[in-house]
Amino acid sequence: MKKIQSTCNYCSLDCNLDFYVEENRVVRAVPTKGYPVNDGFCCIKGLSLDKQQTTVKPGSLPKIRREDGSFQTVSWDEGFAHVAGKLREIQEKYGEESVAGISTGQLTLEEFAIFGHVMRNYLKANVDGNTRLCMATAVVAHKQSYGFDAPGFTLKDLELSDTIIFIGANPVVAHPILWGRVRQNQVPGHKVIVIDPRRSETAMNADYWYGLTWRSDLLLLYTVANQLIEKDYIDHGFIENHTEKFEEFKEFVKAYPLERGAAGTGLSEEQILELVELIHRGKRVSFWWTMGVNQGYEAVRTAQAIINLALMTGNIGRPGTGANSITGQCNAMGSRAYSNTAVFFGGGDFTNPARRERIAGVLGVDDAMLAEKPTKTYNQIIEGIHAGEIKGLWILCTNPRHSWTNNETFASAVKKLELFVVQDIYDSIESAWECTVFFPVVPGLKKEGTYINLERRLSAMRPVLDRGADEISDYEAILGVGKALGMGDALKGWETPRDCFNLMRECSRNMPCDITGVTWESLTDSHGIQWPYPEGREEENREEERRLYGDGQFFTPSKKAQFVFEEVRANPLPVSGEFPYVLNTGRGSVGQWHTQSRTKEVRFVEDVSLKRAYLYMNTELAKEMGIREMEEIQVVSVNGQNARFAVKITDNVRYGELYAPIHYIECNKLTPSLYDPYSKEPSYKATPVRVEKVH
Ligand SMILES: Nc1nc2c(c(=O)[nH]1)N[C@H]1C(S)=C(S)[C@@H](COP(=O)(O)OP(=O)(O)OC[C@H]3O[C@@H](n4cnc5c(=O)[nH]c(N)nc54)[C@H](O)[C@@H]3O)O[C@H]1N2
Ligand SMILES: Nc1nc2c(c(=O)[nH]1)N[C@H]1C(S)=C(S)[C@@H](COP(=O)(O)OP(=O)(O)OC[C@H]3O[C@@H](n4cnc5c(=O)[nH]c(N)nc54)[C@H](O)[C@@H]3O)O[C@H]1N2
Ligand code: SF4
Ligand SMILES: [Mo]
Repeated sequence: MKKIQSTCNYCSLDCNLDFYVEENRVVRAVPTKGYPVNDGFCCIKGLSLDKQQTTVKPGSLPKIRREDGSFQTVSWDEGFAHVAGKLREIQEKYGEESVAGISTGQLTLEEFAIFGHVMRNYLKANVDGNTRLCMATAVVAHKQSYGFDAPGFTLKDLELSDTIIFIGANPVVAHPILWGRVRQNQVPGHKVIVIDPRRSETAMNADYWYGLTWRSDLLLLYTVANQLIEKDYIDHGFIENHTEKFEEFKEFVKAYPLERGAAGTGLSEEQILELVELIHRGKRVSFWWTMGVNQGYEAVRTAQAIINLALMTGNIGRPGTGANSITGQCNAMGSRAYSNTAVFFGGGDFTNPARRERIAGVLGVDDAMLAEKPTKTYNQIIEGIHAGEIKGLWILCTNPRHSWTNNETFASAVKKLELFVVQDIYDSIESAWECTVFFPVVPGLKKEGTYINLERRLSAMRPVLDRGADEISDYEAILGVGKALGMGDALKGWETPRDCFNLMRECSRNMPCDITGVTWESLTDSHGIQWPYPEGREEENREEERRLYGDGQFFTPSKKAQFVFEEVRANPLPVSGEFPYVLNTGRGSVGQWHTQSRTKEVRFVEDVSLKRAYLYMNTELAKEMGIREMEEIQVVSVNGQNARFAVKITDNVRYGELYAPIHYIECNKLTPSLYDPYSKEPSYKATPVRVEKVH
């Protein structure tokens, strides 16, 4: 029996597991003991990875749609030639930017990089990722406040903090291993605080729950900031030495007195003051946020309002502190730095001459071959297809027909495409319904590459199972198209994921995310390595859990963090007489993953969750409307669509609010085309709706 250590490629923890293999079958998957993230534990999704051994039927080949709508199976070489030919043809007819890609936060760092090289550099196409639906807000917030997209914390901080504040985050369901770290916190009298309109599973397990009115976080955070300043609960030394624009911020938050905060958040003045005291009394206060913050119409400013609180109280860079953005997908962090979409490989601007020269040198190509600007955003790509400007789309490892906001707009868009390539481990996903080409690729158990987790830890995915004939990986599929496009020498040095990793290491040199001290070999069977890890400085970075900003130095030109703030805006989509309720959306249970293509195979999930779409409704509201448990209702959305759901009655959502798990396609039929102006992340969590009985 062989034992192979690899990485779980669901959530951002990147737990490691030991896979025991006999005759090319996984017989046992055991969470790796001693691995700093999950040390012998993991959740049901990781334990069920062995179900994904045969997703692609052995010998699966690409499929191309014929005129009559049926599919023809072709060889891989024919598949590559077809896609390359079509991409070229469309670009010649409609211009370079008439082809686009939508990528993901769930592939390997090397797969992002080569997709970015082929699509963004060579073809000059736009490629955005599903990370736009997830982390874009935190990315923009970090860049503006810290000067680089660098979350500074380490998971150990959850064990060292005396005041742990979760804002719009539900780790009990979404990040169970992270929640496990909270449970290991031994600091006497430590407090767990949850800010969430819903009494989430995490709120139920917390010491304090602040059930504010949906979308009122920014108002609450400015009110809290004003109180902290008025009471002089701030760290003058830190503010003076390590931040900029505090005086302006101080003036600005004077417009947020206690009464205004209480009126707009639905919390009492006492509750707000209690929260202020909790922050003040904490010696090591840590703030943690996720999608309840990132997915809103003023999300970036909300994330920065959290950062501002940490800065002004000096709760950053020290053990157990920080304004900490929790990442979602297993390699969102790899995508953020190496997909060549928002920034160059390893970070930096597409227009910075020094960066251009450096990247061109490492890749051995002409400067003119590199992408010239950040990509168009996800919504612009979908809008571009509708407008007839984009005619070719290649998506991989994401299922937007289900997950994109207002998802009928995706369905109608793709009908207009001349080329629609879907690359996935299942051909049954909703996004493949309309594809013109399907590329079947192998799942994580059969490939190799690098993942970066939420605390900047690189870890190795190593092949657990051998592949059959014709089974290829995402990396090889992208490389195949690149070769068929005639990239020639521009693909020199990109032959294998390992080669690509070496290129990316070089690209990262002297950047904040420098990984030049990490080698492919040193990641295999390792404890993972957090960036930065520059070559020659391995000794000083030896510690297994490291955080950033301990020296009070940030990545801005002045090395000081910035207070960034802006007036609270009126909700562009308020409830009304016609749409009196708010539909909140999010994760349903630990065993369910997004669009459920993978977790539907998990026995446990089948047993405990419903097969049909459902939502949670408050007991009072259900009573008032005469709705019984599991009755089917119709929900009509402000976006003009409607969908049916079974009702689960609960007191954990409040009167006037509904909560729908995202794991059913009906959920995003109802969400609006509304985005944060800076990050262009969809506002998924607060859609005005009305409820109708179905007779
Ligand atoms: N089991 C499981 N785990 C997952 C995933 C999965 O699909 N399944 N997905 C992974 C991914 S990619 C991500 S991004 C993470 C997401 O992780 P989380 O963000 O923790 O999960 P969500 O359920 O999307 O939303 C968190 C909370 O935001 C709250 N919220 C809604 N509106 C507001 C508001 O106005 N203010 C505040 N303060 N809170 C609000 C919701 O009520 C919800 O409890 O989970 C990751 N982990
Ligand atoms: N209403 C609402 N909508 C949301 C959210 C919300 O909170 N509310 N959250 C948003 C967030 S945070 C996210 S991250 C998105 C997620 O949305 P998606 O990315 O669309 O969801 P997934 O189901 O994770 O899709 C991943 C796809 O990759 C495939 N896959 C798995 N492994 C591989 C592989 O190795 N190679 C390839 N090529 N394919 C593979 C799977 O079969 C699946 O089809 O949803 C967003 N949508
Ligand atoms: S916590 Fe996340 S990384 Fe760990 S096993 Fe579960 S899904 Fe995988
Ligand atoms: Mo996500």
